[in-house]
Amino acid sequence: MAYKRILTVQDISCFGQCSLTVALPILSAAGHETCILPSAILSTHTAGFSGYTFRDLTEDIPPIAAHWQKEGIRFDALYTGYLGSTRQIGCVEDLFAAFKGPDTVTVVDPAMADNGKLYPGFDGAFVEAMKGLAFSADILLPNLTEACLLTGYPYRETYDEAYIRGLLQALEKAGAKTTVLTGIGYTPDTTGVIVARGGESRYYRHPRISKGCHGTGDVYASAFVGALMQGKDPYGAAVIAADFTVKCIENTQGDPAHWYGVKFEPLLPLLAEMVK
Ligand code: PXL
Repeated sequence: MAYKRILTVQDISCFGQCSLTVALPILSAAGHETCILPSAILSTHTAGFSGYTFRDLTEDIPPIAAHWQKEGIRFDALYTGYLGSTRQIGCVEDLFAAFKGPDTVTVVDPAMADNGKLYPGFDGAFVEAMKGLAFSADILLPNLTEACLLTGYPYRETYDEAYIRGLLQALEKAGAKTTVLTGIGYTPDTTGVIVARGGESRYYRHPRISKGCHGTGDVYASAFVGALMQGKDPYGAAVIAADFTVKCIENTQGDPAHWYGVKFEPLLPLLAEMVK
């Protein structure tokens, strides 16, 4: 098995099973050394809780990066998720410039919106700044809402294949290299992921188990990066991540008290097998 060094930049939501508390165990289970750069610390995530604390860690990023550079530290992959401020996106672009070597893979999950709406605290300036980071990435991993925000393509709740083709063209025109577009379903009981590059695309359809399960995007993106860095191609990694995420949702859906995240931990041994 490969053993890669991955840096992931996203927040610590102390409670709520998302971002770093999901990425770190999943990337570790996939067999990789996982380094973290927390973008912010929140008491909980922002989807469904109110009154959460939020400490933006933008100021800490440049000195942490400078120290790593002094130490000569290198990464095989740079993977970003939820970022804490518009200015921080610029700091992460600087981080990419400093740490992206010829073989370093960059993956950007532009975690900022879902179901047609921006997450609380984000605005048009954040979206504008995210465009720069998103279209610089080797692999961009948006959901439908994020893809529409990044391209200005009109968001629709119901759509057909022609609409999605138009969106993929808009993404490519805007500068996306490889896109992994999640949560695309053409029938009520199914959803799926599209992997697109250079005008070509492949679709992997899987069951849609429940709507509005929090944290699935982070489970998906982390499993994707873990599988990719085990040497799978983007489509193969997208399929593994989809199958793993479906299993995690199945493991959670019978427990309405667990509305805030997915119970992915018991399935980590399965992920370790899937990425081999
Ligand atoms: O799962 C995405 C995410 C990450 N981090 C925070 C969030 C969310 C989604 O709402 O609020 C803090």
